[in-house]
Parts: sequence; C-alpha cells; structure tokens
Amino acid sequence: MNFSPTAIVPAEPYEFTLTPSACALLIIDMQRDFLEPGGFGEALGNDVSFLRRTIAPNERLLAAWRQRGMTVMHTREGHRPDLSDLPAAKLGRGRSSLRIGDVGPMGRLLVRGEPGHAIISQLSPAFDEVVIDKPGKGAFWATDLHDELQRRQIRQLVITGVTTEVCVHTTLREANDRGYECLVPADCVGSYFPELHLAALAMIKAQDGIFGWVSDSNKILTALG
Ligand code: TIU
Repeated sequence: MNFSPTAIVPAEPYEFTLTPSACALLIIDMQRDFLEPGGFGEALGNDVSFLRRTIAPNERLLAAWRQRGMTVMHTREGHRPDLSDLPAAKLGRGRSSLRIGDVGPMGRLLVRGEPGHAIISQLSPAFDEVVIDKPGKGAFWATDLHDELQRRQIRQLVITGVTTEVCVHTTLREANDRGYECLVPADCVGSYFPELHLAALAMIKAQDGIFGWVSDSNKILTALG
C-alpha cells in the first residue's frame, strides 16, 4: 500500500482533509431487501426505485478504495433466523401485513442468510473486506465495528449507502460520538423520501459541520487522484 499523505476534498461546510491510510469506506446496508422489489423496504410501503441512483457512484468509490488498498467495510441490517435479536418493539412497528421474518419473494424479510438480506451483486464484498451484521439502525450498536476500525487505526469514515436519514444518519451520529471524522458523498446515499434525504444532509453540515462534511463521489475521486 502506497498512500499519499492527504487529499483535500472540496466539501460543505468546508474542505475535508482526507488521510487515505486512516480513512475507511463504510457502505451501509446496500442490500436487496432495501434496493429491490419484494424486500423489506417495499413491505414498509416504499418505492425502492428511489434508492437505485446510488448504485453506480458507490461502485466507482468502491473501485477506487480497492485500487488503492484502502480499508472498505460493509454493513447489513438483519436478524438471526430465530429472531432472538429482534426487539418486540421493532417487530411490531408499523401496520404492514408483512413483517420481519415473514416470507416474501426474496425469502424471509431482513433475516440473515436469506436472498433478500444479501448485499446487491454490484457491491459484493471482497473476501478481505469486513462485513458487519447489525440488528439495529446504527452500525456501532451490538457490533464489533468500532473494534475493527480501531484495530486498523481508522479515524475517518466516508459513509455511503441507504437510507440517508435512517441507517446512514444513525451510524454517522454514533461514529461522531466515538471520535471519527465523517464525510458523506450526497450522490452515494439515498432515501425513499427526497425531502428527508435533503434534510438529513443539511443536518450533517449545519452549525459548521456538527456531524461532519458533505461532498460527492466525483470530488472525492478527483482529490484522491
Ligand atoms: N426504512 C428505512 O428507511 N431504512 C431502514 O429500515 N434501514 C436502513 O436505513 N438501512
């Protein structure tokens, strides 16, 4: 690995100084259950097509991280087949007839090992990339993500994935409190609700970067050279 020392990324509210050796790409929940018809996202009443514009820019960012030997981690939201890690409050939420653990067109909704739980083929994890299975919205809660990042001396995160205001934002807030600098490329995160996506991005960069920085994938790729 031959890292350049830093890359200056144009961002809001001001430029982000990216240190490649200390900056992981953290891709949140790019699973079939959220991005394809017949999964958990659709069972919640959502139009999954809204999320699919994030796939191509995530592919480009992932390729760049891999090419440079930089750290990549993926997360998946889901539960054990016996649902022992599924709180009743999460199971009972909403009024859909289909619930977590029920059988849909891609297997049991949001259950580990089922076809719908898999990360979409375009972003399949490589054998040496950490995959964090998380039962909640935040990727730090009830997982070893922090340990895995600390072991690699990571202190910056480029956070991408779905959905902007739910799992991406929860993870961003958890990361911020644990001392990570967080950069979110707006084109690599998506929501079923465009107005919530925009509000979530605004919240990150408000108050001179209360949770971190917002940029886009092209600016990051250009800065990395
Ligand atoms: N419903 C929704 O917007 N999101 C989730 O349930 N999980 C994630 O964001 N991954």
